[in-house]
Amino acid sequence: MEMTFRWFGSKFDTVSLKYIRQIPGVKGVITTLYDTTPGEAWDRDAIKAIKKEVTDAGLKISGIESVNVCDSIKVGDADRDRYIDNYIKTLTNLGEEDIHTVCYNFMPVFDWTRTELARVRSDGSTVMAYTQEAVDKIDPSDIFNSLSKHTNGHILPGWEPERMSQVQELFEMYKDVDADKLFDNLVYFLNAIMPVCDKYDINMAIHPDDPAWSVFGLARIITNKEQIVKLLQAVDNVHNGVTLCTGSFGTKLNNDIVDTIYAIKGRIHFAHVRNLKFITPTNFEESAHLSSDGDFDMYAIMKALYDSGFDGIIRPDHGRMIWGEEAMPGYGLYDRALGAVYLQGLWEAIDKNSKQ
Ligand SMILES: [Mn+2]
Repeated sequence: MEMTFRWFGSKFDTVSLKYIRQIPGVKGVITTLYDTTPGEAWDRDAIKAIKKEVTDAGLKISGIESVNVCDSIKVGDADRDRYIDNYIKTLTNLGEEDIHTVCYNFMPVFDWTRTELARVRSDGSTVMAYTQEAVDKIDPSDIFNSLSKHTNGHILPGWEPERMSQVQELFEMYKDVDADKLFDNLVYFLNAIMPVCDKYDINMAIHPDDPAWSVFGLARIITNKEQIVKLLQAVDNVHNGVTLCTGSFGTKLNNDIVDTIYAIKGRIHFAHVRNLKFITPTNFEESAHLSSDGDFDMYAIMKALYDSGFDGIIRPDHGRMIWGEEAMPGYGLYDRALGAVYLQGLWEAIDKNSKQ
């Protein structure tokens, strides 16, 4: 297990590499070229530059989150092969720079969806939250406007303003893309990129849909154990793997996280481990990582990862905003650092206990 921390690059992140290095046990960051447009090939020199910045700070790049997949590939339109070639070029450049894990998602139009970015909890911390009731009331073209007031001026990953100005067009593009078609397009994409992944030993790690059900009538396919197993079997190559994000996959309360970890062992290349507190099954908030602060048994999750032989990269996920910090919602320093250390504490205890 390698503990890491997400970092958006010095132009976009309020958290410095210097501070990340001071979190006990964190040796690497998960980063991205945040100002690239999905569909473009990543420039080798830009990858070299961010790698140098990270290395100069005494850390390493443990993986990329994300190399976004553009809509042409997701809807499977006539241009998709051109964009897949660009994706292959990006993977080649990452492989040449000795980067071997890439997280991505295959959600139509919207990335993860929350309806509140700063719900105040009883201890005065603020957290991101979701209620189905609020989603059902929103015109999708307004969700960006309603959220953008609360981002502290930051651009949220997957919610770039340029993209959100095209929401109507995007909905039009996806109108004939049902779950089966989306799944076929994902398989087509994976089959096309597997040769370059084999060549450079790049682990592709798909992120579960968040929340794990359809929103705004758009298809969603990475929502439960059966769907994930189906995808792993459809492209049966170890480089076709998963980002086990407990806070996304666990949004659906009947998704058994522990059981799923065992069902896909060996194919989990990256883990986002965080907790959720449910008020109702469709009203939840992102609690502190500690088991008792939410509804997940974090010990059981870490133990399942340990016992199933997980040896990939892991990171804490969305944190609460605490101690007066101002940062991108979910991505402050303090609460994620607490999460990183807590998860390592669990891991150390599990490891020592198993060796007794
Ligand atoms: Mn995640």
